[in-house]
Amino acid sequence: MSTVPAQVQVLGKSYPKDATTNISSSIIDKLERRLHLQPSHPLGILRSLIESHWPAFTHLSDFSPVVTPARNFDDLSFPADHPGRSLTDSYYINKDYMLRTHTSAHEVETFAKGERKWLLTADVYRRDEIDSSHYPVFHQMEGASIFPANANGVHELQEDNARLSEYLRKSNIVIEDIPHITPTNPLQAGHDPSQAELVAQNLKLSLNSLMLTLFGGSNRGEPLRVRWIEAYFPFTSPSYEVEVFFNGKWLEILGCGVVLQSTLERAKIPGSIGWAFGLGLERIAMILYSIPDIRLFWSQDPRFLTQFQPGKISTFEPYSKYPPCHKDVSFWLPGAATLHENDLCDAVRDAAGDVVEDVKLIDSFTHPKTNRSSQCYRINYRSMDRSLSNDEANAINDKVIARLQESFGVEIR
Ligand code: FA5
Ligand code: MG
Repeated sequence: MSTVPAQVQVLGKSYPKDATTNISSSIIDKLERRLHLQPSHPLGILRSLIESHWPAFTHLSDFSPVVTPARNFDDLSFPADHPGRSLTDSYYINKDYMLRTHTSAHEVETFAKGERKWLLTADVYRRDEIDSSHYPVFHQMEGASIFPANANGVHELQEDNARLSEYLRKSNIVIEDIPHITPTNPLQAGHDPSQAELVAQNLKLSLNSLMLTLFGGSNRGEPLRVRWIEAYFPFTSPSYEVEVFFNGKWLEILGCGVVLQSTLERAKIPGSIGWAFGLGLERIAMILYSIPDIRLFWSQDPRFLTQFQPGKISTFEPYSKYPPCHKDVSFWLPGAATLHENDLCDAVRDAAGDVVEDVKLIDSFTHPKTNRSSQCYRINYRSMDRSLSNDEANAINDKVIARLQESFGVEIR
């Protein structure tokens, strides 16, 4: 076995490794891509489209993905035992630094700079399963709008709500709404109830009109259907999720809510009240452009990259889909060890790269006498760009097996 270096290089900086370090080299490679800043990439085009919907907001897109757990979680009032903090769910450089798991990680610093109406786009990182809609890196856009918690703020909200209501009244949209505030989705203590209602209403009107900008044009004359759902986030109350009905299915687009007062206090902007949302760019781009697999966003193939033009939403023409090739990998775990699916998927992705299309646990059992566990995963290999021969797939699978033996001490069955 090779010796493990004591340092890890991330974006040109060296960090000491420790027991929490779980960032892999395939993730480190992604940190420099900055797809959302490329003007002709579907994610960059979508970012610009949303930014032009809110021309008066400050547009931010240059924050480092390396943050402290305090920024990512504590600033946003995540409880100490929240599952998002765990090593199986998030990428840690070491105990002091991690990759942001959402753009909300920058709320406090952005509010603290005095920004009151802003959009922030960034790459975010989560450890997860592998399939056509999950990738360990995706992109989010955070938006926020803050008003003075006084008569001026009330006046501003009333005017904006009247303007937006009038626009939506004239638009081809059907909204399934829910009450702004309920016992299970409560007002914050210390908020003036009527102003909190106005803020929640402004949030809904603003996002309904964004949904029209994004989806209204591609609905073949049918009214756009948007539905509001009660949600929970540690850093907003009340909280909601927005779903859009598209191609016969309800799709979750974003999470949002009235910003927790403690967030604004940490940013040292007392006397304010407002809303924030966070949306996933890949989810929206996959629908709008008919992009069938989330790995395609990372493709360097000109057949993908040349299909998109700034300012335009066009349907992606898939080039031929190459045949898949699956391999089953069965193994015994050492002793009484357990293995989390996210840990396995990360190792597979790191060893094999983007030719992994999906990974499924198809069998697992624990031997009643020895207490040893056995697992069997089906790994589906398919290249986006070319046909993979069975020999090539075997060679890649051998690398995966070697990696599983090295990282988890498994015994192949
Ligand atoms: C959040 O990340 C919150 N920070 C959103 C928020 C911001 C709430 C501000 C309140 C105020 P969530 O984990 O649900 O929430 O992700 C938000 C959106 O990101 C989802 O609606 C979805 O569009 C997208 N998203 C989440 N997970 C993935 C994934 N694995 N792949 C692609 N997109 C994802
Ligand atoms: Mg969610």
